Amino acid sequence: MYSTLVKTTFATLLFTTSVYGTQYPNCPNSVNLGDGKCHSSLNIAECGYDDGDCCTATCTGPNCGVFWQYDCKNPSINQYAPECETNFLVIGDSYCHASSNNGECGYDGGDCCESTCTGKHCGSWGYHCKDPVAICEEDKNLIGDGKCHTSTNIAQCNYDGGDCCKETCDGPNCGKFWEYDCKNPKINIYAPECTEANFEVIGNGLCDACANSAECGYDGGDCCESTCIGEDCGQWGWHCKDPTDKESYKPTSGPTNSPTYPESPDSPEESQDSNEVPK
Ligand SMILES: [Ca+2]
Ligand SMILES: [Ca+2]
Ligand SMILES: [Ca+2]
Repeated sequence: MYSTLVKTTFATLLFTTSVYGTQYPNCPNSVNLGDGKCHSSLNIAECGYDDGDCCTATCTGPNCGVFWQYDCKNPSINQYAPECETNFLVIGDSYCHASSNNGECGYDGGDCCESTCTGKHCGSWGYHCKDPVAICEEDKNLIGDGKCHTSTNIAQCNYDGGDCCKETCDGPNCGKFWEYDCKNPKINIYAPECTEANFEVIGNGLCDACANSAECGYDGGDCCESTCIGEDCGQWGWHCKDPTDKESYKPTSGPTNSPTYPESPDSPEESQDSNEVPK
């Protein structure tokens, strides 16, 4: 139903385009644009990739793919289809479109954030930045300044650099004028019992001695083979202490070629686990 709606809207757009012919002023020939037949000479960015005729996701009409084979060169489609369902011609056109302002569509190809938009219409429909990477970049001066900012209180910005939680905020302004709003799930789960660890290392895929305790959720699972999540798992060796983890819990296991299992200076009891430290 959704795709039908999109196609109908798109057909209307095509009709409008072919009548007025103003959408692609730099296209050498607008006669055959959007007629449902893929023309290789028009399959270029200046012509909107034959106004969609060369890709299954954007072609409309009974001729699509019948006598003229698809030859999709639209980078947005090749990058985002099929997860992204939208009119692909609006992605990256420098106007911010709500319909494709999501992760599946590359946040409208960057059109909705000031730092990622390129083109002459940037900002003309306003910015509605949802791309977490762009948000963290644009508001980086707010991150870690000791004041809790809602916009950067997301996982990708490390929860405003810790500003929104009592346990991680640093500076004279903490909690004074900007109320705490702790959204860091690790802190909400493990504080205040977990006192030895820097909360950033919990669940980062690397086994950290300072957090490898019951109070800190055994480093969020980082130290056991069966509970660790992430690409870095095992890089600092396995030091499974979680007694409920029957699969991985054993004195020593896993790779032993890394000597970098970090010992926290303020947790001397960890240093006694010398039998677990590789090498
Ligand atoms: Ca757009
Ligand atoms: Ca802040
Ligand atoms: Ca860790």
